[in-house]
Parts: sequence; C-alpha cells; structure tokens
Amino acid sequence: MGKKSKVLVVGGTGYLGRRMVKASLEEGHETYVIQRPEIGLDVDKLQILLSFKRQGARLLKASLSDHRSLVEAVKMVDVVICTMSGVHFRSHNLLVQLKLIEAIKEAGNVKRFLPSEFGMDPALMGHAMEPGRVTFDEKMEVRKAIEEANIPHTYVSANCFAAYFAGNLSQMGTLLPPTDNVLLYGRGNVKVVYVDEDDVARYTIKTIDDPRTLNKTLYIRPPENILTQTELIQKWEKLIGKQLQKSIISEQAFLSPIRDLDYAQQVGIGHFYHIFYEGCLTNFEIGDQGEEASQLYPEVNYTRMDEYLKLYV
Ligand code: NDP
Ligand code: GO6
Repeated sequence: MGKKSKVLVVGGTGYLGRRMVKASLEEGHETYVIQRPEIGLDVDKLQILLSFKRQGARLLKASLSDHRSLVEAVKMVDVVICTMSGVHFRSHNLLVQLKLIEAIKEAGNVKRFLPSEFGMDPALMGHAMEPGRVTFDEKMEVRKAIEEANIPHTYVSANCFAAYFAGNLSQMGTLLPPTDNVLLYGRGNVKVVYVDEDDVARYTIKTIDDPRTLNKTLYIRPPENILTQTELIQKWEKLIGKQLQKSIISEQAFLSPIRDLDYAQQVGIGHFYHIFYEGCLTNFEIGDQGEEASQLYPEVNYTRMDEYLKLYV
C-alpha cells in the first residue's frame, strides 16, 4: 500500500463539509481546505477554518472564480471532495462545480473526484417533481462533465441526513420532534434510510482510496437504519415512554398546498414525496454500478437511530 492520499475539501466550512474535514484528518489524510476570499466578514466561517488549522488541516487561498488559484489548489492533492450546497433553504450553487472540473482537467493529477451529491441518487430521479428536480438535474449535469472529461470519480448517495429527517421524526419545517401529534406520510410504511452525517463523512473518506468504488456510486444504506417512518417513531416513543398521536396525511393532501409555499418548502415537499410516498431510496437494488457502504466498510460502527434520538429527549 502506498501513502494515504492527500485530500482537498471544497466547501469545507459547510454543514457536511466540516464533517468531511474532520473525518479526513481522523483517518490520517493530509487534508487541505479552500479558504475563499468571498467569506469577507463571515466570522463563523473564519473561526471554522482556523479550527481546522488547529486540528492539522492546511488552508489554501483560492476562489471558484479564479481559475489559476483553483488549478494550484487541485495540484496539491490526490483526491478532491466537493460539498458545495445543493438546493434548499441555504443556497444553490451546484453548477459552480463546473469550474472546479475545469481546474481538475487542467491540473491532470487528480486520482478521484467526489462531486457534491450525498442524497438521493440523481440518476434515478429523472421523473422527479418540479421545482425539486433542479437539484437532480444539476447533479446530473455535473456528472456529465466529469464523465466527458474522464475524471476518476465516486458518487456518494447518502440518503436521509439524520438532522433533517430523523431528529424531527421526518416532519417538515422543524428540526425537533413533535411533542404530541405526529404526521404520518400515508401508512408510514415506506422504507427509508436515515444516516448520521458524521457517518456519511466517515464512509466517504473510507472510499476515496478504494478501487472497488472507482467510477461507481457508493450507497450508504446501513441495514439497521433502513426504517419506515413508523419504526422511527416507535423508537422515539420507547425512549420517551409515551405514545404520540398520529395523523395520517394522504399523498393528495400532502401535495396540495404546494403553490402557497416558498421555494425552499416546495423543493422540500417534492423531495419528501419521493422519499416517503414513492420510496425512492429503497425501491431499487444496488446494481453492478454501485456498492453499499456498510458492506464494504464493516469496521465503521454506524450510529443507530435509537442512539441518535437519545440526544433529543
Ligand atoms: P451548505 O449549505 O452547508 O454549503 C456548503 C458550502 O458550499 C459552503 O460552506 C460554501 O463553502 C459553499 N458555497 C456556497 N455558496 C458558494 C458559492 N457561491 N461559491 C463557492 N462556494 C459556495 O451545504 P450542505 O453541506 O448542506 O450540502 C452539501 C451537499 O449535501 C449538497 O449536495 C446537498 O444537496 C446535500 N445534502 C443532502 C442532505 C440529505 O439529507 N441527504 C441534506 C442536506 C444537504 P465554503 O466552506 O468555502 O464557504
Ligand atoms: C435535503 C428539508 C427539511 C426540506 C436529499 C424542507 C437533496 C437530497 C435525501 O436541505 O429538500 O424540514 O436526499 O421543511 O438528495 C432539505 C433537503 C430537507 C434539507 C430536501 C436533501 C435530501 C437534498 C425540512 C423542510 C426539516
């Protein structure tokens, strides 16, 4: 085995990015993070960057709008992981990755590129509803550019981040569990997959030097975290020693208010619909273009949702 690859995280101060930096350092990779001049007076971002430095990461000054600076940054490393924001209530920048791909092409040294995906598999979402489909369309456009440039890659399908989908018992518009009444999507019996974001980062870092996932999709589907919404709620009820009231919301009722909502919530409705009614996270088998993370890396002791939910009691 050669030396561990050097890793560059683009979008490192973000929600998933900061976990990626931490996991990369913990796994012993020389880890680089972009320090963008655009952060201006964002003191929190600066503090996060400084804390990375304290933990042993190296900061590289570069901007997505300065090609030379990006090429220089990319030349320092073997692996580039992008965790730029997708479409949601934060911001919307996935196509900025095309500039990163230009830099990777020119630098010519990158052994693996992981674009910002980390959700549903966009290749299986060709039928997705407007306006939520924009995130999948953009992720596919980025894939096309990667494949046309023959850049070695891995796509990570991370399923439902626990903080957005588990801590709130999969309720929209809140990050906390409801105290008395919980909305059940349909019969609450569709299998979904909940993953602790720290585990997403751990599995992702495990895969960057793994030839088994070269030019493939890594699906993070830990077996004990494949649960229906009802099963998740039962785990919570066991923790608090109390039953919640359930209200069933039909598919039709769930989709009907969509015009009255702001953009981010419209995006969210579509995504929740595909996940909780359609079952898009589990209604397919992983084929030979994919691998499952907990099978490849059984040494990762992933967080089970009953353990995860204890923090919310
Ligand atoms: P964030 O909103 O936290 O943003 C991540 C980073 O994007 C920021 O820190 C910033 O990087 C960078 N960024 C934002 N705007 C710009 C810009 N204009 N130019 C350059 N960089 C910019 O993203 P998340 O961590 O929430 O999302 C990462 C990925 O995870 C996305 O693909 C998203 O779709 C997916 N996701 C999946 C979820 C799931 O449940 N499966 C839930 C949430 C997200 P910097 O650090 O340099 O400032
Ligand atoms: C997470 C959300 C939570 C939306 C994915 C609205 C891309 C994916 C699982 O940013 O819109 O309340 O796959 O009211 O491929 C957002 C998005 C979830 C978080 C989905 C996501 C998941 C993006 C909400 C809400 C908690």
